[in-house]
Amino acid sequence: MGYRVAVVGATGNVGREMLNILAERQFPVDEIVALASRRSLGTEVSFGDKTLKCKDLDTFDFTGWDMALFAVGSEATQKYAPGAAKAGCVVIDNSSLYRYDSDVPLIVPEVNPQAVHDYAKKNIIANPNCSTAQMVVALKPLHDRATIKRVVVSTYQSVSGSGKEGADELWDQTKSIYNPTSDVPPNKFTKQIAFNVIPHIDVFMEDGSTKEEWKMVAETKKIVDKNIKVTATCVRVPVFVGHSEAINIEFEDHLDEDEARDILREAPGIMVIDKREDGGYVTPVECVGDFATFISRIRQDSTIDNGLNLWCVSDNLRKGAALNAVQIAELLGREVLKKG
Ligand code: 2RA
Repeated sequence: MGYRVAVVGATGNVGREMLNILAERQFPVDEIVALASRRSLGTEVSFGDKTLKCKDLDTFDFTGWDMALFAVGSEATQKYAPGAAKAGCVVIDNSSLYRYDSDVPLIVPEVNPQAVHDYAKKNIIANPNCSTAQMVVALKPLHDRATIKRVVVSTYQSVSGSGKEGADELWDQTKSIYNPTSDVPPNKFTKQIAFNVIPHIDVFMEDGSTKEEWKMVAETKKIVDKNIKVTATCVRVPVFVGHSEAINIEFEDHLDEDEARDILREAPGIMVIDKREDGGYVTPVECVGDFATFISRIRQDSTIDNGLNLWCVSDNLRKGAALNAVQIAELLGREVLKKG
């Protein structure tokens, strides 16, 4: 006996990946429904070797459904998630709406699986921001061994993090630069991303940081340890899929690079590719479609006591969003609902 599962926002990048991953991981589904806005009614989406026709989210009754994986913006989540939760369907939400709500667990299953038992307060579980998810998978095993004091992270985030529009913009800009006669006027865009990098993701905050950077700080504290100091610089780069991060860590206790590498090699969700030679590290194009969080360039930071540098790459649509949400669904089923 399996679960009755809804995927909300099934026509978006993340919603489609949720369906792909539910099928790839053979999640125990008795029934699955793809939900989307009225304008996408009837749109066909894949679920393994099956094709689902999207149904209307606006009129859907979640009563009797076990879980709803939400892959829509905060506004639509605000409109539909409370009703689904009230109908007894556990909401696993990929938007940022509930991440910082003390009554809603924010979960990366490799890091804080025990938090799944806190779901019942609102019948909602929050999925972290993509740039946070891959980082905390790497931080957690090292924190358990040597207690992290401070993290300095610079991200190199792909355009798919900002949705289909972001990918289209990179594609259109690249075309317009290579083929100036193309039908896309180069000045259509706010800031050029093709052959460029943009140190600005989400909105600016009062202190000069961006909300993306604030999210990495707040979410790392909620998921791993509130005592960890985090400072982030989040940058958009001309890559279609795959977020990369240069992470500098300061520990309370000494941890040498070899021991750190051994710990990461054994840690859940991590693939270490770390050879000090040409190609001995992972780049974004190599992570696409994979479940793993890849770690490379592990090396001591000798400028501080107990310092370590590492390079972290992962598919932002998978571990950064859809995979983590499906892993939460697996955790919820295994630890709480216990069907299937
Ligand atoms: C981004 N992390 O990359 C944000 C939202 N997915 O744009």
